[in-house]
Amino acid sequence: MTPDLFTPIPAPEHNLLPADGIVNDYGVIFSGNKADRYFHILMNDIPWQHDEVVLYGKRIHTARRVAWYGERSLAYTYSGITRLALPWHPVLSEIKDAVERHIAAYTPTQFNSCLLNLYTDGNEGMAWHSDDERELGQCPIIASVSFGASRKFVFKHKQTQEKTAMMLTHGQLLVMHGETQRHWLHAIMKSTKIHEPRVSLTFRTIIE
Ligand SMILES: O=C(O)CCC(=O)C(=O)O
Repeated sequence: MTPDLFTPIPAPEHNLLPADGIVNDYGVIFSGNKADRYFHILMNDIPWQHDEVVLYGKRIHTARRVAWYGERSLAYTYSGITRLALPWHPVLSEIKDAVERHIAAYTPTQFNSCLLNLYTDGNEGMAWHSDDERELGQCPIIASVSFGASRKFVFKHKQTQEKTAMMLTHGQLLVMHGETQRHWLHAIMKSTKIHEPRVSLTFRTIIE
């Protein structure tokens, strides 16, 4: 997967949301070879597990698979279930360092955890939700890095229902911050036309 050399690099200071939050697109930040290598390692080395969510009091397994990594067995509770972090994988530390360097001018931060998602193909997506768990604090900075198949990522305003959509491609970095999680939902859309896998890494800071 070689990135198109003529794809314009988006200005990260440009806000993709019209109001009530900030989403910055840094474009593709890894060379094709590096992104391919990371994707291969992540697909093969991560102990992917189907996610569990509690719906109407019942535990169900999602088609999408996940993994949770971070410092000191950090705990993260979402969808009614608490996960304990696995110790950083060397590739995740390398990507985390690169992400922190890229965003240092606009959103300087140090992440202490990462939620990974694996979508086998376009039949698997992620339903509307916000990353607004208590552990993430009031205005979390969440950096998402994508590898593999391009997928449509959509934001929907909680009050006005206004939508903003974008494609997330191999090696791309997107950062959500400000009041984004308070006012907007986001989702990964399903598509029967996508037959390749995609991995997303969402770096977060758990406040203890
Ligand atoms: O796969 C993605 O890019 C979205 C991930 C996401 O929404 C999440 O982990 O909360």
